[in-house]
Amino acid sequence: MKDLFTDITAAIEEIHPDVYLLRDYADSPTLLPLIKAITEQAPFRFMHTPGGKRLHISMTNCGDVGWISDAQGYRYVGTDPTSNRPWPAMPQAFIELAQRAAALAQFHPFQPNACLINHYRMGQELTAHQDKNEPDLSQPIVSVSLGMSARFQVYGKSRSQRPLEVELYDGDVMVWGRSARLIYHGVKTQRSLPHPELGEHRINLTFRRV
Ligand code: MD3
Ligand code: FE
Repeated sequence: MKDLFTDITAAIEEIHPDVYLLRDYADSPTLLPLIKAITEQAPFRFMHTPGGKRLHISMTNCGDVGWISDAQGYRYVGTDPTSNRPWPAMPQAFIELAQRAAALAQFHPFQPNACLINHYRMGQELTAHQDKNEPDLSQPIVSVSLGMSARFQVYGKSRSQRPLEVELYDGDVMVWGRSARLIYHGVKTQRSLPHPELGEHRINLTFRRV
């Protein structure tokens, strides 16, 4: 987070029931070197669906467990299958950021033990999906957007209706829980704004308790 003062004055907006948006809450100059250190140990890679299709965006993880997808399915595992080593540890600054954002949305204590790191380039997208591989759905998910902007799509319990669309910029943080925990959501990067330092790259951190 930027500093204590930001915490006190942070404008938290409930943009959909149980979906909270904190604009410009995370400090990318602090987070990016930590992400770089993680990706040196566990580089971004394209995973495959159980059906054999390559996912549209590349990913890596830090924390006790990391989310993976392969022929055996979607799940959390304690070692990086590329290196057979444990995932890099979750930096303390990540944990504090996620906990403070969750607390502002009345989720405490939130003790994330998994952080999925998604990497987008212009034109890449995450198709509408639900996150349901986490055993305890009373725990929220906290997401941090860095770099290039993206259009975030919030559906409801089904993906047939037209989504609510929110443009997410560098530093924006969202918290999802309770009635929003199983909603469908997706990300589009077409016509997004490049970032002064990251250019046409977007990185998203999602903090989870698994
Ligand atoms: C709503 N990532 O990694 S984060 C994902 O920008 C994912 O990379 C997106 O969706 C991204 O699964 C969006 C926001 C998010 C994450 C998890 C959710 C929204 C969620 C789980 C339940 C409901
Ligand atoms: Fe998701």
